[in-house]
Amino acid sequence: PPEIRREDYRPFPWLVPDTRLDFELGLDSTRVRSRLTVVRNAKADKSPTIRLNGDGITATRVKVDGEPTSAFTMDGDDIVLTLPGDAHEIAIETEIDPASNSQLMGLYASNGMLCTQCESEGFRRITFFPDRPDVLSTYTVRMSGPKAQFPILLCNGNRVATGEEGADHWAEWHDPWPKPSYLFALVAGDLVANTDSFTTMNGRKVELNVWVREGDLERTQHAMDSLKRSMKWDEEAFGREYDLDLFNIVAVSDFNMGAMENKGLNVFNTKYVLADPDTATDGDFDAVEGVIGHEYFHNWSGNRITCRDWFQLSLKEGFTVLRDQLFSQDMGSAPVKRIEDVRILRSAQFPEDSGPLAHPIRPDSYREISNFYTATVYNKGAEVIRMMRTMAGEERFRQGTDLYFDRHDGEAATCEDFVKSIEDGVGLDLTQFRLWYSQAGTPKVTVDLSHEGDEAVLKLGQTVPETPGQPLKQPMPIPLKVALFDRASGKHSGEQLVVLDKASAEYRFQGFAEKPVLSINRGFSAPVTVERSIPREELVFLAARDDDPFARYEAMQDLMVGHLVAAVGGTLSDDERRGGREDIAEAMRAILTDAKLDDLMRGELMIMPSQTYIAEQMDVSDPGRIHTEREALKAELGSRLSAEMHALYDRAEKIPFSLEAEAKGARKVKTLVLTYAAASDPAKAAELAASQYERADNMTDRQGALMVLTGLEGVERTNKLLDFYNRYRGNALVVDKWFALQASSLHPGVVEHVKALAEHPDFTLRNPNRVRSLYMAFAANPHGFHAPDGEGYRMIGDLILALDPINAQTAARFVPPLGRWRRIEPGRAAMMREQLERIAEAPKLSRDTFEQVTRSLG
Ligand code: BAL
Ligand code: ZN
Repeated sequence: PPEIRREDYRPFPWLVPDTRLDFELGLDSTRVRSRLTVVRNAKADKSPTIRLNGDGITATRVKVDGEPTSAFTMDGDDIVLTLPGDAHEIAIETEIDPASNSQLMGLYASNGMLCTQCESEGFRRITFFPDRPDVLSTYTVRMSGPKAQFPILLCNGNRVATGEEGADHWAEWHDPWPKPSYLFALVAGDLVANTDSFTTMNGRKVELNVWVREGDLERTQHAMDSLKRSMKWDEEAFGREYDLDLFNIVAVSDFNMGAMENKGLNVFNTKYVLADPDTATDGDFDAVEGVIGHEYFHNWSGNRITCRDWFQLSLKEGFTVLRDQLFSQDMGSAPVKRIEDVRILRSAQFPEDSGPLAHPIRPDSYREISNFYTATVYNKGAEVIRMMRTMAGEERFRQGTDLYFDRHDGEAATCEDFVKSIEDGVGLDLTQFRLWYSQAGTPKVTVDLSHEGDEAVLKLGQTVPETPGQPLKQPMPIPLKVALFDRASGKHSGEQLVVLDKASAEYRFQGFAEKPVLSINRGFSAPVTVERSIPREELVFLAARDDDPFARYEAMQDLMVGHLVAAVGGTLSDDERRGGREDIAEAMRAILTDAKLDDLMRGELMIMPSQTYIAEQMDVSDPGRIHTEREALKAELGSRLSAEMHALYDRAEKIPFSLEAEAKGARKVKTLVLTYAAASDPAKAAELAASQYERADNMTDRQGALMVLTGLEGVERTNKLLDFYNRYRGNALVVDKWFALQASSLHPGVVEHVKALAEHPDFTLRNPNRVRSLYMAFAANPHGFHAPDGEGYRMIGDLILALDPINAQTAARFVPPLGRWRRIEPGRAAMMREQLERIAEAPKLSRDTFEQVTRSLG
């Protein structure tokens, strides 16, 4: 497959002001008739032809200006038509088979209904079209089909007419807002709605519907409430008002992504719509709210202003992730949300940045764009915009985004357009800052604090590591929030922002008779790694009292990571090991007993650094050793702090169920206590977990208890897994949890368990949620994936080969875990590479998997 390069972008030679589509719907056979009005694009080079993209479809009829024509050629799957004049009408008929569409791109059947997914290049699987985001068109769509099978017919925009013809019925929809083809959507099926309304800031009443299958209706209220909160928040935080009279959300159980922001008709994975306390955890509730917000916010950052080309994906995704993060911060605990977001960045994006698939947030080339829906484009993209906000200040940043929305409304824009708007709106020179868009790799900041006279001297340095195709890097502006704590009072005299924009710089702070304690990168103000040699007692000091919640969390993490990296590296004497563990235990004791902390935040501070994050600190790591050391530390903390932990558990247990922060915090710390107990006193942990499971009146407690039991030996494991399955069989999302819990467990038999689960009657390769629940959970479980005999790698290799022909997009997502081989000890690395080579040799590989595998082999 050819490489597509950002620098090759050219405007499309034709505009398509008007698109008319007529669907005769059927699960096995849907006829699509299109009529496109095309006129020459005065801003593009003149071309005698027009290219209409297709993918796996054939045209049964092609007409130009009402006359059948043969003046076209096929170029691969595309039609290239010769057009003599400046304006024409093209009509094309195709026939597609949604039921056999297992790729879940284009129009497909799911559970007896029909739905679409067009981003990025799915529309070309429905009809021939200039399927690129810079071709904006106004759509009018007629859809017809059997009324009994498809009682509900939905499309973008507003429904303008309906009618019946015998057993069939039809609806016509018109979307007044010009949009690119990737935002097209259609749904037909037997659905019911939770209906409500929202009155916008200018007094317009908008009808809101959350469409689901009949039995799911009672689990839609949280989604509806989240939608209304999102609409209100976007008016207040960004001045954005909704622009149609109708907003529809449809939940679909077979879906490649989390959700999709189609204009006026968001299509969602059921996972991000359905929630009630019996079947969804607190984390699930938060995720529903976050994703509903994310898709809604796209209406402005994505739909009203879309992307010129797919290299600009972070224009809409980075900005929209930032918007959904800020929304969730405002709806719940801002510090906890910030810590969660940093944890996601570190576990998903840092490994991308330091591996063979590293790419800038605005990539320069790709073969398959689906592979670039990454944590780099999304989450690092959000961090980059957050840094601009930090440097500008909230109010001035808003002036920048206002200018962006004004200036580019209705356009297909670029990342450069965004940066320029912020620059002009804020009055900030972002010339050098633009490097964040073009350079891949997580910058490393070195920190040295010394003391001279009454001055604290802060020396900072930065390097941006080499990444594939980018051997040399330039220094970037790195905004770092810092505070200097007085040791005696435990206070600081104010936070300051330093922007490190050179390879090294020195900053002097007066008025310190004694050397202060440095708190740096507060709030995670920059997505960098910080390297500093800081005495352990200073980390203990910060872990106990830093007033920046993220910095306090970070101190606790650094304390544990520093110890574990040294322990894994074998450089600790017995005394040092003992001393390190003592310090960590004392810091943890302070956290467990700090009456001023709320439990949601206490829980964050109790979470141990993940195995992946620990591995990320080493050039080459041994997953087995990390696992052993991490479990040993967990066991030691569990046993040393047993009294404090059980006191915390007893207190938390008395708080009754609600969705308020206090009760959520209580549930969080209870399960955390169980995880420590599982390492230190498995028998006691099993007893407590079984009891928590039995008494649970909500999924958070029940799943937490079962998670702990699943990692232990014993009869309660078997009993409760069986009970859970029987209790929830038939509820796909909860059965997904049942698969995922077993695949991510610390049980020694996890590899065999996953093998057996792959043969379970409820397992299928055809449902992405189910595939991810078993295999992504397993690939993310170092204890199973990195099994010393290489069996975990082989299972993922087998999966990729089996899944690739069915659902290439989902299959390709399993390549990156194997692609980490260079960072793993040589024995395992060879076995990981062997799997990549085996996949590369497969006779027919999708473009998605081919690209990921070849890049991973490097
Ligand atoms: N645009 C794809 C799904 C999402 O990021 O919202
Ligand atoms: Zn998005």
